[in-house]
Amino acid sequence: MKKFTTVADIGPLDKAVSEALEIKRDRFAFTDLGKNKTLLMLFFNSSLRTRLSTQKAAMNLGMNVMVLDVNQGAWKLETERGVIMDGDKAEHLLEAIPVMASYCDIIGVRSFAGLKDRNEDYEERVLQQFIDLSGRPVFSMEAATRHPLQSFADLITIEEHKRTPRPKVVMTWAPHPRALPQAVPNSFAEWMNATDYDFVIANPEGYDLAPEFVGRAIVEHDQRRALEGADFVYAKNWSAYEAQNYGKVLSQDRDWTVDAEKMALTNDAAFMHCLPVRRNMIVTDDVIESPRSLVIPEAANREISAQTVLKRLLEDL
Ligand code: AN0
Ligand code: CP
Repeated sequence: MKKFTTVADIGPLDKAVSEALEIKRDRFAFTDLGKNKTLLMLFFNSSLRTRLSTQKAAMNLGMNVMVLDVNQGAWKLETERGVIMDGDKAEHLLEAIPVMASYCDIIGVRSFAGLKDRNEDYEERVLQQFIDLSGRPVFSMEAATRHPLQSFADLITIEEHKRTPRPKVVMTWAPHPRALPQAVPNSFAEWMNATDYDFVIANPEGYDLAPEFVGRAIVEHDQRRALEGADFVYAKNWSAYEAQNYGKVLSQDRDWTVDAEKMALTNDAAFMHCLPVRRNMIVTDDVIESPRSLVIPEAANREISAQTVLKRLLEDL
């Protein structure tokens, strides 16, 4: 594997999941693979899980790891070519990328959507510059439109916990006070659409995702109807994708919060969320604390998805 930014990069999902589960059984089976190889993890945005799980995954493979928080320890980076750099940004990505690449073998990048210009976000301009200019394998640690390490961990978690071969998976929008990107729901949809699961997306009017991510999913604007018979409930907030309202918060309607009454409509569904989660906005305390909540094992699987991806990138160096 030369890069990891979308579901397509990982190839057949059954193979990827069985490789991940093999790694999970013995995560120290490949400690020589990363010897004398250096991973650079670059964060333009905050992170708890991605930062720790990816670093741990790299250490399990014997790699050296460098982590840079671009907006804290480093010079602020300009990302647009042609800008007269008379503002607060001291360095341009066009120099920074090849310089950083000269110190490492593999690069992970976290760069969220700006949520102002939809075309700019959906062209993945920042991530693409790393792919084009670094000469190194690049993987996404959540970019403008996708979060594939999260979706891979979500898929592993569903495969471990499913009670039927083709579960009904419902991804539901839930309220949140601030505008969030569509990366997590887009990516989850992309990965679910690559399985044979029954996949439903529930969201209020005005919150439909981009058609290329919705794919074969059934879109429901009635959350309760969507949840009937669900085996997995995947909650997530996102801001509006539609052109006139792109990046806006149109609703904070707590009637969309996942609570025990909603979970009672399901087939004793497991509850999932990528975290961080705002309690009693996205999900009530009792649901996230219930025995059917998978949020902790789901987050733990981030180490496994990252290790599977890093192993494949190392094997192809
Ligand atoms: C981010 C998001 O929704 O994309 C990261 C989630 C993994 N969440 C927040 O910024 C709260
Ligand atoms: N789920 C996830 O990616 O969490 P962080 O933003 O904390 O990395």
